[in-house]
Amino acid sequence: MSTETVVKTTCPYCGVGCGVLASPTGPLSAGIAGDKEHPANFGRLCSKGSALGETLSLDGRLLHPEINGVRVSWDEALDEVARRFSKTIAEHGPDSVALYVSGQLLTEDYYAANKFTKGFLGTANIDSNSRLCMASAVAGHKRAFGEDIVPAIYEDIELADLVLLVGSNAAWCHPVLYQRLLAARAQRPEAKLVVIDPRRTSSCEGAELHLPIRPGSDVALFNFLLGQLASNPDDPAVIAARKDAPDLAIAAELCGVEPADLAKLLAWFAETPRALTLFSQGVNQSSAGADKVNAIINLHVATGRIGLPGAGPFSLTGQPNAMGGREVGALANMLAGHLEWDRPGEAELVRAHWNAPNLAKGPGHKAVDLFRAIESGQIRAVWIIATNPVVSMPEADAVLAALAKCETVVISEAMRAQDSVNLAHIRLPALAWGEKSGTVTNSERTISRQRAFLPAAGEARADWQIIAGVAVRMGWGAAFAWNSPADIFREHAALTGLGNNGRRLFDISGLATLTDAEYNGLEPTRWPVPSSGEGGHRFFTGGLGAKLVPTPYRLPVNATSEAYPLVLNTGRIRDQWHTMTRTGKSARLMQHLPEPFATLHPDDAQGVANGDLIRIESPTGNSVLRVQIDSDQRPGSVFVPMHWTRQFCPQGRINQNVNAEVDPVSGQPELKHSPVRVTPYLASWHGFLVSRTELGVDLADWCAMLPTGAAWRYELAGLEPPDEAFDHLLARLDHPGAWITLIDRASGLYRAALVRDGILLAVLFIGPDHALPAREWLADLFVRDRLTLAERRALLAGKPADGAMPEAPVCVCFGVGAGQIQAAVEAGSCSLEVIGIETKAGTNCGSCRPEIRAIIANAKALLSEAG
Ligand SMILES: Nc1nc2c(c(=O)[nH]1)N[C@H]1C(S)=C(S)[C@@H](COP(=O)(O)OP(=O)(O)OC[C@H]3O[C@@H](n4cnc5c(=O)[nH]c(N)nc54)[C@H](O)[C@@H]3O)O[C@H]1N2
Ligand SMILES: Nc1nc2c(c(=O)[nH]1)N[C@H]1C(S)=C(S)[C@@H](COP(=O)(O)OP(=O)(O)OC[C@H]3O[C@@H](n4cnc5c(=O)[nH]c(N)nc54)[C@H](O)[C@@H]3O)O[C@H]1N2
Ligand code: SF4
Ligand SMILES: [Mo]
Repeated sequence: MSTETVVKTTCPYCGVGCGVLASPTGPLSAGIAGDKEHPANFGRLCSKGSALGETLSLDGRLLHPEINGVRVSWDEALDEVARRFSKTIAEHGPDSVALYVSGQLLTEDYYAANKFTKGFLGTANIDSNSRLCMASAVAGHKRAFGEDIVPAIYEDIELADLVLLVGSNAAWCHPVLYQRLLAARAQRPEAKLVVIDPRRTSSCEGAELHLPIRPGSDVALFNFLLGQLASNPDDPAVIAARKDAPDLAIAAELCGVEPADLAKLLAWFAETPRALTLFSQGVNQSSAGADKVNAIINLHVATGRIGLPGAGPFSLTGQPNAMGGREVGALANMLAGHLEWDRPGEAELVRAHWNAPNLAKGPGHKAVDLFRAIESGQIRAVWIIATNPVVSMPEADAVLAALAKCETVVISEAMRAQDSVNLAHIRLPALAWGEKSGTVTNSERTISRQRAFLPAAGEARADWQIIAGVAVRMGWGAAFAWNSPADIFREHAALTGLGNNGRRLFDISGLATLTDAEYNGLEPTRWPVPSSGEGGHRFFTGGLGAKLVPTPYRLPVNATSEAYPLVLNTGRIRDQWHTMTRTGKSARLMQHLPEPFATLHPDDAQGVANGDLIRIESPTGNSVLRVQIDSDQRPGSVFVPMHWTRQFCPQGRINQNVNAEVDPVSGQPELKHSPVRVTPYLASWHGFLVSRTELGVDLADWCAMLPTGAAWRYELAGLEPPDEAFDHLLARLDHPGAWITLIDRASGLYRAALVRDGILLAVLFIGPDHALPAREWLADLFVRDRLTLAERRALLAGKPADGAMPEAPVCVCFGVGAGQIQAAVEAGSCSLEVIGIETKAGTNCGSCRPEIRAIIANAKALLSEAG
């Protein structure tokens, strides 16, 4: 690999913002490695980042503009968007149109979308999926600091003596930061980690203490700590804040945890000046999200544990550019550059900078209200960019219905088949990662370049170019006459310095005069970057200049009831990214947890067994999922991953069950707490089908698709009698060739395989329950060119003649399964390091290390029981 071809770029997934070295090996492929010089990851990548090279194919991409499903030219498509938006505004006013955008846009795209909407369409109806993600953190920061500021930096994770992980499964969601934390603790064993999460997650593997708190009770916990620890008890603000503080017994009761554990946390926090609280969606996605954020900040401010090395409240951002979106103000209640409507003169600065006489006069609809306004017909034209609201919004069926009846739905997207794209009238193909170029800002305020290293897919264009194309057609060419992302970046950076003089901490005016060459070569740079003076530092040293905000504890809006007795908690799994449009392309990543599932505590699993299907119902929808019974789950709650869509499992999408209650301050929906009920799904047969051709996800009443690389595997279940299902599925496969079948009607077993010229084309297994032969072995056979005679004979037995079965990998990088790790422990290997040397498991990205540790611990426990 010659060094000339290596392009330095940034991972497009989470807000850690890891530096990536991409070495193109063809128009659709590249070698991927971590960038040792990037200050976020110093060369590390997690499983998702490492597999980026497997997501670059053109499979499923949207390659040409379309109107009503018909391919058109770019001119026709952009003319049509401009015509429809102009007409709607002329007839119904500017507030009858909206944009719904995403934290996966580059800062330059995001800036263009915001300027177009607020400056020129004349409405503030632009919101972002960051409303579902960061809005409560933003609101909390503004209340405490007067501005949306993250005081801490990544180094603090290594410097802290006590780290609290609150509502964050960083081991899976910010894996490289979690690895940095574990590496630092290996150097300083006295440092402690406490996890506060209703579930026992992978992030608990390295923790000294896990507090499995009652869902939604974080405010009570932090108010308790504040009440005990505030060092300036005479400060009127502390008195006000302390009014709400429960004592130990009441706090333990409210949070549903052991008083002794709470006392331990109190003692540790009290004795540790270098305390850092990392928080994420268990905090933000709540009807008390802003209060949760402020309760955390209050504790740090009142104890002086902020703005110092190793100390502070630290909001982990979700998407790669959640922070950049906030910088450019692409949310309905912000202007741009951290400027605000309600501070005198600031709207005027924006108006003048943009030369936009029609600047929106005040805030617009936030996401949940925005889709309700589409439903009510108040908003008649919407442009969705880089997000999939039919899957990711709460009350998702209502969102689907609203879009289905909206007069004009425009979508700029990288993928053709996506649940929301399917509803669009106008589809605009966007450049994806590897093709687009610009900047992103990570959780610690570091601005990094994403650089292109691949040619554009089909006719795809950059999102900023598409927006500018429409703006020009609506008559605003002069304000959108950019030639490159560098032009946009300079305009954005200049705005942050206007009328500033230290009044706003977000200041990157020092970057406003970068030449094109300097922009292209920009090294990772942490803000602030004022045009004069020092930058990149921590903020609010010791709490100076920060405010305490009273946060009286209140319960989640919707309580459980007899009809809906369980709390639905939703979130992420290690190897999938959101609605799976990219990670779903990697067979390797699909293997970790291949089906949509629901985790129940054994106490809540009456009448269902591990591996059964269950129906989850709420007042607004229902889903059917595979059950995992697990005592790490908090009793009374059920966890479901947010990822599955109609493309992968039509019945496995969950968000139609999620309530759309929002935090009154931030407008962020309560995605972690919806009352639901669970009932068994009584299928009359279960089965799976592996085929060399893709068949669609309508094969059975319940159907989940899993690409394996060489083939497509479908997990199936149905309500009709099994013999009917068997005939119908064989007919559906419609392969010319000879089926070999094995049928035992009395036991409900139906098996079929299709082999032509020694090549396996398809297998179908049906039985009365989910306990069918190992799919992994059968799916593996599709990788071969030709089967041996022994393999062909063994096919319908469903297991190899020698009995050696492959298993689902724990370590996806090297394909090492739990059995292999257990065997190594039984053979005497006793640590992660030794297992790594012997099996290679966990030695590449490290994302699986928490799971390997758990397997080692279990295997050791079994060994010692066995004596
Ligand atoms: N693998 C992977 N990584 C990702 C993403 C992905 O899709 N996949 N997405 C990225 C994005 S955009 C985001 S926003 C982040 C999200 O990162 P995280 O917030 O870490 O992930 P989640 O799984 O959504 O939720 C975190 C935890 O909150 C807990 N929780 C639920 N209710 C409560 C509560 O009341 N109190 C507390 N304290 N905890 C609670 C849940 O049990 C869950 O374990 O991940 C980013 N990283
Ligand atoms: N129940 C539940 N729901 C949730 C959450 C939860 O925890 N629980 N989490 C919420 C959170 S924190 C988030 S961030 C959201 C995420 O939810 P979404 O934003 O809806 O999910 P993604 O799959 O990331 O959608 C991004 C889309 O952009 C496309 N895309 C990728 N690159 C580009 C590009 O450069 N340009 C364009 N135009 N398109 C591109 C991708 O193909 C994909 O379709 O989900 C939210 N919803
Ligand atoms: S932690 Fe993983 S997903 Fe997040 S930026 Fe780094 S490599 Fe990408
Ligand atoms: Mo997010």
